This record gives sequence, C-alpha cells and structure tokens, in this order.
Amino acid sequence: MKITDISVFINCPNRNFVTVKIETDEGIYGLGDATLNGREMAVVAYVKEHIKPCLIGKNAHKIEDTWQYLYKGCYWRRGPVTMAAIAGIDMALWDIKGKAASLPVYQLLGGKSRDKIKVYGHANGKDIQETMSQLQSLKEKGYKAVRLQCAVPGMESTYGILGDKKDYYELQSSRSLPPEQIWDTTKYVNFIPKLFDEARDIFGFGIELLHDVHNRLTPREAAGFAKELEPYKLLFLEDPVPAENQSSYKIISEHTTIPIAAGETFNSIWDTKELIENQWIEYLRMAATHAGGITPMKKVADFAAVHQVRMAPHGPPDISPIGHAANAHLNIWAPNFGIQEFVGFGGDDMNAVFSHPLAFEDGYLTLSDKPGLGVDFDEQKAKEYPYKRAYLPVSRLGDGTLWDW
Ligand code: KDG
Ligand code: MG
Repeated sequence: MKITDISVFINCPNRNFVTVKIETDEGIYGLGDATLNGREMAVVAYVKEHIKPCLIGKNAHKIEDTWQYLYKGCYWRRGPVTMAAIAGIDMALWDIKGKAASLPVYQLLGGKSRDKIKVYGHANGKDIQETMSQLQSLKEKGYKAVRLQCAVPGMESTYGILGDKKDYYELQSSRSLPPEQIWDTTKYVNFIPKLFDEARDIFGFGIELLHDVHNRLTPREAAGFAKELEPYKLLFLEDPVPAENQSSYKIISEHTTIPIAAGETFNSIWDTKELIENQWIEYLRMAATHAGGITPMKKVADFAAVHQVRMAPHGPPDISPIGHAANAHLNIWAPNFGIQEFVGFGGDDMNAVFSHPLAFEDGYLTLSDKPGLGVDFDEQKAKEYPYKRAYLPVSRLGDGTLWDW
C-alpha cells in the first residue's frame, strides 16, 4: 500500500487543532493529531515542507521504519515541533493499518487489558467554595477522581488557578499576544493545603484528588509543599518542578511519600530515563500527540512498567479527538495504565468537525470497536473554523522576573 498524498489542516473549532491526513493508493486514509498549543504553524510547516516530500510513494504499512526514518534520519532529533509532526504521521499510519486489518488499533497493540478507562476531571474555582461546588457536580456526573485548582487570594489572574468564572483553558485563546500573569510562591504554598483540607472535610476520602503545580516551585519548596499535602492522600501531585533537570525529582521523592506525576511536555523516552529508572515518579504524563505518536508511546509504557510507573496521559482540550483516541487505544492496552485526564470535548463546534469513538460513562471512558483509531474529520465543515493565533500566558514574579510556566 503506497502513500499517495499527505494533507495538513489547521482549524479552530473552539481550539486550534493540527490534523494530518495520509491517503493511499488503496483508497484507505488515516488521520493523526499534530497539535502543539501556541506553536501550531511551526508543525504545519514541518509536515508540509519537510516530511511530506519524503513519504510520497512509500509503503504505508512500514510504521516502525517510517518512525525511525523521521526521527533518526533527519539528524536533528527530538523537540516538541519535530515530535508533534512525527506524531501526526505515526497516528495516521496506525489508523491506516487498523482500517486495512478491520481492527481497532488497540488490537494491534496486543488487545485489551481492561474494559474501560478511568479518568479525572478538573474543578477550578475562583475560591474554595466554588471549587467545592464544581467537585460536587463532577462527582454527581460520576467522576471518581478530580483535580482541584483554586484562585489563590491576592493572585487571581494566574493561569490554572482561576480568577474569573471562565474555564481556565479559555484564558489561552482569544488573545492576540501572550497574557502576562503574576506568580507568588508564598501565597500559593500557604493557601493550597486549605483547599484540600476543606475537600477532605466535606467529601471524605472516597474520591481521588489531584493537583497540578505547573512547574512553579523549586525542588526544596516542592518537597515541603508535598509533605504538607500528605495527610490529604492525593492520587498524585503533578509537575511540582520543571523536569529538564531530572534529578530535581530526587530531592522531592526523598522527602515525601506523596505520589508524583510528570511528563506532559516530554517528547522522548530519554526525557524520562532518570525519573523512571530511579523511581522518582509514580505516574508518567506523556501523551501520543507530543511524544511522537503511538509507536514510541508503546515503548515508553513498557519501559515505565519495568519500574512500576503507571501511565497517566496528558488530556487537555488542546489535544484533538484524534490524539485523545490514540491515548485511549494505548490506555486500554497498557498493562500499567493508571488514569487519563479528561475534561470533556469542546462542544458543538468541535463535535461538528470530529466524530470520535469515545464516550464518558460514570467516571470512565469507553472506546468503540471501530477499525483504526475510530475518528473522522469533516474537511468541509472544518473550513468554517479558521485558525486563530493564540498563546499560553507567561508568568512573572511581582518584580517583573520571568518565572517558570
Ligand atoms: O497546552 C498546555 C496545556 O495543555 C497544559 O497547561 C494543561 O497542565 C495542563 C494539564 O495538566 O492538563
Ligand atoms: Mg499539567
């Protein structure tokens, strides 16, 4: 089966998504997600200008060889733009192989290890009371696990910690330049334990709770913060510090028993090496869209399993339904799957453009048996939603110093 064409679509049905379509001489086509929030156009150019010319006429069934060709063969390895571009191609090739075999992709990975995929949702309130009422409504919807974020008094506009009633992801879009927000570590670390104290008081220990620090602490600050959160028995504390220096996690894990998760921005198995081999984390957040697709994620999951690290893929609204489906096929297969982040899909506009094989039922995602990834993309409809440039916010300290995301 030969690759005859590769197209790249960039549309904004609520969020910007980069969609790769590979066509073949047997009439089967595959779809992949290559979305890189805030840097979408770099990936579009990478696929169109640098990948497409090399793959026309190549055998669509050679997924592994194509992955190696795009990774090792270009000399410049890794990086989010390269790996999102490779991910788009890799997912589309798995989609094609599944359709050709009339099997869902998870069957090609080794079959099901479970019937359904446990997910966690997000409660983001402007104050503790509002976060608690969001937690209550998620619980009523069936969620068994919820990530709690809350506006910290005195720094209301900080991303991920709401200052208004909008979902915090909306803060990333509809702005032509990156918004700048002020960060204050002292206010944050003094406040967040109160949030979990209240949640455990009201809801008890029958629901899993999580929290995302978004890389904002230093290793020792993070170790102290994690120790303070221990009584609240979080499922995990996410991204307490930036992970470029993996040994930062050694300091944290030597001081606390709270399970730590990291990795949503990783794009290579090498980014995980010390964290996993040393068992400094419990959960790995890598996801197919930013890690080069399904081919490397299968290897990453197997590597993590050797060290009892479980998979908890990144699942924000800035991953398209194709990326979510790719994660779902991996999740239903991976023996060491833990939990999937899932905050729902982006409403009518997104559903008009993408159909997908996932359904939320009582705190779990189910995955249909449609061949391939099970997603479809309406190219005509997508034209009604042109790309809108959007940026993630940046953080600064009160004195103007640029801070970690
Ligand atoms: O594009 C960045 C977002 O996807 C990210 O900030 C969301 O941290 C995030 C999470 O855990 O979902
Ligand atoms: Mg995160």
